[in-house]
Amino acid sequence: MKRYVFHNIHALTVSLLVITGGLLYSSALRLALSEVRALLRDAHILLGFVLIVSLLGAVWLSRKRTICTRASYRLSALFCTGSALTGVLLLLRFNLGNIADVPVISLHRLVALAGTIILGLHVYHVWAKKQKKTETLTESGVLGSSQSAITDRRRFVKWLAALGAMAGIGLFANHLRSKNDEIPGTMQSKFEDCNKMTPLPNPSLGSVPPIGGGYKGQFEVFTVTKIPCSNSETWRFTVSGLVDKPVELNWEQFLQVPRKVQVSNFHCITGWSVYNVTYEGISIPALLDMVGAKPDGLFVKFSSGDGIYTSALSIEQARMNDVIIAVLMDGNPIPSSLGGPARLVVPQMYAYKGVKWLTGLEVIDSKHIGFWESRGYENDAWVRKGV
Ligand SMILES: Nc1nc2c(c(=O)[nH]1)N[C@H]1C(S)=C(S)[C@@H](COP(=O)(O)O)O[C@H]1N2
Ligand SMILES: [Mo]
Repeated sequence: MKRYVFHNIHALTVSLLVITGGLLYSSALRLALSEVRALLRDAHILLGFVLIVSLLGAVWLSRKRTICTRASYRLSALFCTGSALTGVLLLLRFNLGNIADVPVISLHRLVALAGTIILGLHVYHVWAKKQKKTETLTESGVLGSSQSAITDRRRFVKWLAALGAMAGIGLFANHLRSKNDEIPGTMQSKFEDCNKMTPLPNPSLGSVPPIGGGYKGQFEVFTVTKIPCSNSETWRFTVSGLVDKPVELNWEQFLQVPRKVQVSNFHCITGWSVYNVTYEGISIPALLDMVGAKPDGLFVKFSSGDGIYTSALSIEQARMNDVIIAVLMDGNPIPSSLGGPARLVVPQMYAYKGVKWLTGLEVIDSKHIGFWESRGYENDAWVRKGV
């Protein structure tokens, strides 16, 4: 009896984990679920801990040999453990210095996806067996149930092997593709770019070749809107609010503002990171000095050309010397899918501060709560001081 309690807790927790995980992963539902995203994330983490506790309970029971130890159960338990462990790693990724640049999120997704497939097979397997049993029973009484268990097991293992082979081929193909992506200069072909900006920004010395040696990792295209396409005829950048000299710059004028080159890391709060990105762009502190930010300006609000997304920093945060409006990434213009022609980069904070398609900033005297910040994300988005 007891073993079913754990089994049922697992089944329920894992189903909820699969659902919340899937919803969090879905980029199509990014905007639709934005209001509950922070809640979903917290629920997913909490469920993960429930799973860990119930797995430990099951381990404790299995020591007393009162729990089922069949292959498909064990395999499912293995993948549950793997998903839970990679989930914990994801939570602790900034506390574990050295492993910080291992793509833990990809591991977590991979293990969880494989686990979901195996669980699906496991459920099917149990269901099919039940069907067969009732059939056999009705047809000819109790007949060769151990025989059918063996064929079931064989079928299960065959399915598993086929899936394993498929996953292996997929992974290998992906590996080859990402090897290609690592060649500097191929970024343009990989990410969609509908921008029509002329002239293109002239890269400085540090940008070509990129002093960071080319970024490491994968950008995921995250957006809560359609990707806006910009064009140098109509594109404008405005600096307004509590400044001595408000400005509206067209693309050519914007390109005349001095730029700096820096290498920084990029962390999305959902768990993926990109390392050693060489950005070239306009320093926000220098820009604030240029326009003469007034002493009563306490915050800076950043707006996007998508018309929806905003974020903000306190004036002290905006004056950190690595806060820039990037126009080049590893020497290439930033493609529209990654926020080009100009995006904000705040390396010491989670990337939701990095407004894409940046079209202006406003110096203000009261707090502004941005898109994700008003949906449960920290307003002070420090990744972790010192990372
Ligand atoms: N305009 C706009 N900027 C945005 C977002 C967005 O949805 N819209 N998403 C933010 C989040 S949560 C992240 S992780 C990064 C993702 O940047 P990328 O799409 O270039 O990888 O952009 C940030 N800036
Ligand atoms: Mo993000």
